[in-house]
Amino acid sequence: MNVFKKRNPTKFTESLEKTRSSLVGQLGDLFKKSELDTEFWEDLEGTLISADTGLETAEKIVSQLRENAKAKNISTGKECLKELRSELKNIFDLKDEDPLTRAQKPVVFVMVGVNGAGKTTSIAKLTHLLISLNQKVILGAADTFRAAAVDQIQIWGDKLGVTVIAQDPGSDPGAVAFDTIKAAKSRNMDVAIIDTAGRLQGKSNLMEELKKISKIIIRESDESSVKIILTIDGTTGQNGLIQAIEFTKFVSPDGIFLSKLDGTAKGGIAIAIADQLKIPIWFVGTGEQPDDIAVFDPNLFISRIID
Ligand SMILES: Nc1nc2c(ncn2[C@@H]2O[C@H](COP(=O)(O)OP(=O)(O)OP(=O)(O)O)[C@@H](O)[C@H]2O)c(=O)[nH]1
Ligand SMILES: [Mg+2]
Repeated sequence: MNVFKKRNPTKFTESLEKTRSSLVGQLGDLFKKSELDTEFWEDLEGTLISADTGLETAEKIVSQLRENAKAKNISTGKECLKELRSELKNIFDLKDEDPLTRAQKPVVFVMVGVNGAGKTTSIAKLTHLLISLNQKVILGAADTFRAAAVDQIQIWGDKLGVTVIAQDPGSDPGAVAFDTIKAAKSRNMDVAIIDTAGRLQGKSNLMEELKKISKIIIRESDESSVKIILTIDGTTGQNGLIQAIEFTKFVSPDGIFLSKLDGTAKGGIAIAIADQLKIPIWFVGTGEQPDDIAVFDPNLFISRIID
């Protein structure tokens, strides 16, 4: 993620405050312990779960740390803390690339996610960020499902001064996506961002439709230029993760937009996302305004939640 590197580290840090204040104290006390006994490992697992890393990821981390402690003869909390840091680093060490790297212009971002996850707001934020990087952006209102959705993205488009390609509510979202890419090419845009309707993961017909839309987008673009961004609401915890896993059965997201990080003390969900989905988190939402966006920085994340 070179182009966006370290954008808004202050906002990122601020959005982690709730998570930090709940985790740092607990972990700090825990790692002060002189003995790495059963109680210590159980408490560590419990603390990780309470930060929403999920049971599976918490178990995995603890068993890896136990193994390391044994192999390296580690007996103090302080040394163990170092191991935790490096284990988290490993979890976040995913194959990642600059999302603006492409063979051909325009790059097409397709925003997907469940109802209310923050897709449309995140598009406004991403647009704001891209404009600040001198990118020419066009938006596509392919959420034709809800009448108000087209209005919502058009309002953002007006505020941000970018064109929004739209058709009437109820029209074919694939056709809107097609028009958006066509317009992006003819107007020599750098980036097209396509909004999609929220999906319920249980509704496989809606998911099949999303698959169809993404196929059209890939067909009309250079495939390497299409980046599917999955928006996950950071406040929905494990439930959000389960919904996200369902999405990956229908489309292959390239990156995650972790929204509403400002509203949760359970930022450990980022660890669960990296560990379970193996998809890099590109951006985080830090509020409701277009400039409330930050680039996810694993090292900063680790250093903030673990003192
Ligand atoms: N605090 C906070 N609120 C956010 C963030 N991102 C989105 N929201 C709010 O979440 C609500 C839903 O956001 P939308 O962007 O409409 O979500 P959506 O996924 O497009 O929703 P649908 O189109 O209905 O599926 C809005 O009230 C947003 O202001 C964030 O990072 N922080
Ligand atoms: Mg929306």
